[in-house]
Amino acid sequence: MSKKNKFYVTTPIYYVTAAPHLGTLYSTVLADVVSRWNKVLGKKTFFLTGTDEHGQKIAQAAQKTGKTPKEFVDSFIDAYKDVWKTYNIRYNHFIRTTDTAHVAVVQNWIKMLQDKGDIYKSSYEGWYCTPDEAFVLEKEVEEKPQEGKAPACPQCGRETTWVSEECYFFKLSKYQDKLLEFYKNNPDFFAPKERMQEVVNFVKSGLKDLSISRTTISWGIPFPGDEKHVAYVWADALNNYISAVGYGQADKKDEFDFWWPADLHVIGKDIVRFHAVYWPAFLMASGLELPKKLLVHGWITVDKQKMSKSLGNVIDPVVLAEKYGTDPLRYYFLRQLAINQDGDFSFKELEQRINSDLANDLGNLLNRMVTLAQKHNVENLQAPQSWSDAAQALQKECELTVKDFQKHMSGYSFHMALAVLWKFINKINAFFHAQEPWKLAKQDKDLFIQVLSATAHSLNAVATLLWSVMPTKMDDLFESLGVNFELGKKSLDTLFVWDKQFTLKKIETLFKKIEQEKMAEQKPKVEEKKVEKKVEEKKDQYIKIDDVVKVQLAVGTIEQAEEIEGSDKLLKLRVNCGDLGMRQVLAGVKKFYKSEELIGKQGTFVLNLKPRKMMGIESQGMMLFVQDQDGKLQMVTVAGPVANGAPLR
Ligand code: ME8
Repeated sequence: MSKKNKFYVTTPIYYVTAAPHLGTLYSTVLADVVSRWNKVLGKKTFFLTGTDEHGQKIAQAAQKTGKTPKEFVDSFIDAYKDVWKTYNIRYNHFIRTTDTAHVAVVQNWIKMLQDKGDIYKSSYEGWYCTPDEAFVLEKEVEEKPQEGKAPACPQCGRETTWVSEECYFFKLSKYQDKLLEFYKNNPDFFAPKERMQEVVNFVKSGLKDLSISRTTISWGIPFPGDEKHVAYVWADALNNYISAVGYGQADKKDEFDFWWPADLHVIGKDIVRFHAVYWPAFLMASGLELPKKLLVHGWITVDKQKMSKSLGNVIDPVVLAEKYGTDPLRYYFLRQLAINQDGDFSFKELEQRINSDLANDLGNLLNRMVTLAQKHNVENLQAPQSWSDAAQALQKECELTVKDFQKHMSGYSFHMALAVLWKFINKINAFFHAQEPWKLAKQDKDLFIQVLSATAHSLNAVATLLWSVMPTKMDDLFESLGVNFELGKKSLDTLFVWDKQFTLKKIETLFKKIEQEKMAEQKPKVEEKKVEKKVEEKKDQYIKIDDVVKVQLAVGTIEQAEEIEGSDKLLKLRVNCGDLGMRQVLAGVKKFYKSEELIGKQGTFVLNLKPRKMMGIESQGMMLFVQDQDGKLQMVTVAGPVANGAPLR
């Protein structure tokens, strides 16, 4: 196969300090959709994802749990792979930066740059942001920090630390002009294009050489020839994109020559500099081609705030999948969130999309068409010899939709592509309704078959275009039409050539509606009513069994516990309650428990207390303790391990 017909797409490799969350899922779904879409177009694709496992951030997180860094990162890998599997992420390779092959590639790459004279030894002094694993540039520290206080990281706002160490530098400054020339000649390198200017400004303001080794940490790839040093985590991590497809591995030369350069790196807006400045410079120094494009997406926020573990607003993709199914969430990501902006995640909007776009517009249409056909004993649906004017108009719409959809997908404007497709779905609905096929079935059999066939052809086009976004549901739709969907075999232009035969079959409802009373917006009202009722019943000295049942008591595992700055009582716990989700619970037991004593323990929790804030931090439940004879609070736990979320009876 010619190189022209290949597509190599990557996700960022994620720091494994916790299981994947909605943000990491978003990047990964975007890359999966792009990969699948290229398969639909008939390309041979390679989709790479994985985990970034070295560096100070991981070493520190591991230390808090008492595990070695390797034990710590190992403990999350299954969670990553399971979530990706649940969401039908069909990657070709999952790279870990602790893989032996990757380690060897990075070491040889460093040696090669040393031989070339692009790496030299010196020393570094300055501020370092551990959460971002980034050296903070002098020019970025706006104000002189107060005596004894570290400045905030200009990127993420978290506190930096002072680093002073001997290190190896990469001659980044040497590539300043070449980078500027590259941006000028390749404005399409950035999608969306608006991302380019900030990078150009940054490079124009002057590039300093980049420290690419650390001596004050040991969890990293040993620097060749000087094992006091380990490779700076970004110098290690960025190389995953080439090591995974065979760079520097003699037996994989053909593989590398075929796949490299990457066609698309999907990244969040937080890591643009690393991918648009450092990575191209590394590649220039290595004499390798540069990737064709960066797809930079915005943040998913929750209640307009960045999702973060410390804010306790991280949404667990596993819980969402159980409640809503994975394809609807994939659709929501692509339809609701514009790639170039931050987008607020909303349960209400997700449920509205499910009920309106998926269940009403698409699912019902299929159901109505197949049910009507069955009622009149039409199973094998032949294409008619001629089409009515209305059907021809729909066919023309189908053609325009296929072309417009392709145009928006190739510009990575997913929400526009889906908006165009839904306009067409609404037109199919309008056509079906206006033709009144339930009347035609008795009055004009030929016209009846035409309406069914036009609807089936239209739905076949919809399913083909939507398959990359909702693969499982669209496979069901194909099954209902009796279509054997062969990936990439036929040009998309055949979708508006209406000569196909369908074998209609009733399937289980394509998309289930979320019942009105269960919708997210209604929940708070329901809870308030319950509270009012409870107050009234308090007059009675005995409570009823119903009242006991109202208290949602369950077991959960404390996965994280940390102190709250300024509070001498509270500990902030991150509790895994299984199907009931992750909860942030504040417990006033700092006097009695060290945070590390609680991590990994199973406790008992009241989970339907109205959330309340203490020290500005929300508590989403209450942990149960009992006071012993010495006045110490002892946690109420279970005699043996039970499933998280198990209710107390
Ligand atoms: O930066 N909304 O790893 P990381 C949208 N290891 N996307 C989000 C998000 C959110 N709220 N939170 C995270 C690293 N992401 C490095 C990358 S690549 C060689 C090394 C996504 O675990 C987004 O893609 O901090 C972001 O760029 C990435 O996760 C950061 O993941």
